Amino acid sequence: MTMALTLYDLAGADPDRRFSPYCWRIRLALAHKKLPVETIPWRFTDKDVIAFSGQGRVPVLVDADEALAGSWEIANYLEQKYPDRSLFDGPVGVALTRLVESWTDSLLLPGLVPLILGDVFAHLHEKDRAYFRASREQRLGMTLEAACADRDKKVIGFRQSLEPLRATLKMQAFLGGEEPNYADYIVFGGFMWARSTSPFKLLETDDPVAPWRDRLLERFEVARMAPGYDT
Ligand SMILES: N[C@@H](CCC(=O)N[C@@H](CS)C(=O)NCC(=O)O)C(=O)O
Repeated sequence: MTMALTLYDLAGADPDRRFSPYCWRIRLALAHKKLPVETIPWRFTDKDVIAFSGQGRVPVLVDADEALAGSWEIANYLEQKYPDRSLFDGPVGVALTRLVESWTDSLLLPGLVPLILGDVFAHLHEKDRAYFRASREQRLGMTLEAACADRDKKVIGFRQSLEPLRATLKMQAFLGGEEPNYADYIVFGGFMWARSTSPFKLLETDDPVAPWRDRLLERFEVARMAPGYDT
């Protein structure tokens, strides 16, 4: 029998509003493997709560006496420890999924920042607000408001940046092929970040990326039922 796993998962003022794109990767990976998990709502300033993991970011997964941090490390740990219902379909899949992760982390998520970061801020717990504003404004080199100005114009470039995803999804149902796998969850995690925080419409209605997003929502109740905006 599988012991219950525990996941520290980023939450907003509403403890049920879970919005980290990296935590979503792991929640979906766990759902894919049908592994039961207890999720603990974690706020940015709760650094002491996850200090046992040796760092200050989520996701953090606890499995019996093991603590793991970092979505890639956690996904690979789950794959090795619980090999049923593979997330990668073998070592070639692991290797290729690194490209999907790099693309998502270096292009997709940064492209979402000016579209949704103001909405993310609006959903934060009061105790996180000053920390979030100061740390993000230092990173961005400007205020949140300046970074998120003109999003109606910026969304055009964001949509163009999805072309590799769009071209792939015109040919197949999921990045994993006929069934979704961890590559899908990496990218979809970005869309869950937006869905859980922002009413802003990211995709045009006829965009082939939209039905892929819907297929994943349909497949995963944990994502479909999570507090968010149906855009
Ligand atoms: N590369 C890490 C990134 C994790 C990460 O940046 N998590 C954010 C939440 S989305 C975090 O915990 N940030 C803490 C902070 O900014 O202080 C992963 O893949 O897990």
